[in-house]
Amino acid sequence: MKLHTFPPSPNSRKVELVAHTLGIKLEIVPVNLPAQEHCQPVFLALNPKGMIPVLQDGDFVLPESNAIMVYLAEKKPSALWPSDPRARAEVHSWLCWDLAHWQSTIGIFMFQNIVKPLVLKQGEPDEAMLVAARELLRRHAGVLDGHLAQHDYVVGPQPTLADFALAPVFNFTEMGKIPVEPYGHIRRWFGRIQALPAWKATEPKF
Ligand SMILES: N[C@@H](CCC(=O)N[C@@H](CS)C(=O)NCC(=O)O)C(=O)O
Repeated sequence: MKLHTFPPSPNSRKVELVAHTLGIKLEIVPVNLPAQEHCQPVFLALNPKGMIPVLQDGDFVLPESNAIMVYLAEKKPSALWPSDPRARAEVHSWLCWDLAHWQSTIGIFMFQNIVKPLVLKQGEPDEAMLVAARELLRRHAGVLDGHLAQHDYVVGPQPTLADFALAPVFNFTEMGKIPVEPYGHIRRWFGRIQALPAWKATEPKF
């Protein structure tokens, strides 16, 4: 299986964490985002949405990191994607929250503080966008922190796809100026994720 990806991408790391944990070998096909390779016809023929990561499994092509995580987890059953319907539904619920709320909030910090000034060289961050993002973060990080006050991992007693979906952006809190310092339960949970062999094995090389 091939993973078309830009290696520092947190969305790609979600997939790599799952693949590593399950012992699934992925051939990495680099897509140079700063060089706009994802906007070229060759890549758009693969994924018209113009985004990485994209999984290619023979003639099956699948974009969207959370869908790819589930696809891999269904190929090789494990505790990452629990078989119990309620536990699985809880993981699924956090995957939805990740896409609908968490990623979209963190994405504002990542774009304004990293991609816009450093990659696209489009000037200073938009302060009004950052003010709105800080407000969203207070709400969503508060939810995650409150949940993790009661749980070592997001669902159940060990890591699941929910942890692997939510954790990769924490690598960028400093660079992206994402104000997560007040959230001690999140920080301690992230420490547990960083201690996992899969986390160490998928550390992006800048
Ligand atoms: N919802 C998508 C988001 C993917 C995404 O935002 N990918 C970024 C890199 S991390 C990208 O390809 N950006 C290029 C662009 O938006 O032009 C997923 O979870 O896979």
